[in-house]
Amino acid sequence: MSENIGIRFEVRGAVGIITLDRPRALNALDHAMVRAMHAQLARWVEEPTVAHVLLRSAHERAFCAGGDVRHMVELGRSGQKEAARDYWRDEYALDHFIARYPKPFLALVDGLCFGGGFGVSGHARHRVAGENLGFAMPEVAIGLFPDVGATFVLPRLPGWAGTWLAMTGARIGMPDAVALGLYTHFVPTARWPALIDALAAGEPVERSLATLKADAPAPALLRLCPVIDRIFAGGSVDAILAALDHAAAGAGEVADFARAQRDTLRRASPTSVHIAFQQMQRGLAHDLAGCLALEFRLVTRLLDGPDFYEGVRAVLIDKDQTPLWRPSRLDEVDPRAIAALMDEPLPDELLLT
Ligand code: QUE
Repeated sequence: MSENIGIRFEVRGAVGIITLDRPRALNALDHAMVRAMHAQLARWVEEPTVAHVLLRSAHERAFCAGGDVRHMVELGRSGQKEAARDYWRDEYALDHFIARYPKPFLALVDGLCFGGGFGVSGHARHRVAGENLGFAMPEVAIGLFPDVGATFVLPRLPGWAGTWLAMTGARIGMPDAVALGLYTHFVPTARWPALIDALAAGEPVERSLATLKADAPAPALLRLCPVIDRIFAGGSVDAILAALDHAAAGAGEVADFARAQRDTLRRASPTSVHIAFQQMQRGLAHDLAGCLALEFRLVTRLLDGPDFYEGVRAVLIDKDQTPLWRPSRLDEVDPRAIAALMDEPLPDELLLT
């Protein structure tokens, strides 16, 4: 059975339950977890007693901190880039399978939810947030880019919030994430056992959620949305930086916010920030499979560059928080070279059906 691989499966009455349980890595998804989840989900499609499927974490602190990027760095450094690509291929295929899962799929998300954690929850039909959700797509901080279908989801958020989240890796709480539509419901975690009981008893998901959901507090972001839209609607990374500089020059809440965003952007990998910007420009033109294929081109090519290795080293391995990016400045990145990373097909494209 599935012991010691960081993930558990059980059927309770009418509900198939997947529990992420790899606490030492904040439930970061490794290849074995991805494979096991995909295989179990495929079996539950055929299992008539399973009416719906639920994904949750065994731990309060984190739903899932992302993908197993430390191991990907080890693989890439030791000449095993194909093994790293296999991981991302399988992870993106799982995200896509969850998006079109034929039974009601419900993700219960509380605590940290970064990157790969969003991949397995953000495409679910029902996305339930708890009060302590901390959502971010922080990959630009490690020389990667917001993947797992962020190219599809983020540009479809209201206004330019998705471009802001992608380029800065900003972290938002439950009220903001629900207000933006990243999550469909707020159900206080104290009610999660009752929710699971109702699903086990065979109650339809829609009805259980209608009974147990609560009103989320007012989103803190509301006041800043007009500013985010004004700044991040810029037509180039240069234009966005100029708008940030302009807004940062004043005083008050808006200027403080603009300064914080500018500082965050300047700490991130310049290459990653340009990639994130162009992802947001392109995402509306593609379906989820097309977006994931584009991300697979990007991740393949980033395995040949320096920033992903340096970012994971500085943020997750040595934890000195001082990555040396190459190139080191945003104005040294050629947007046409970034576009080419996405435009050039691979000999082995990611094809999802
Ligand atoms: C950006 C990321 C990740 C991150 C931090 C970032 C990410 C990821 C982890 C992570 C955290 C704790 C662990 C672990 C991985 O952190 O994708 O194994 O124990 O998985 O700024 O994209």
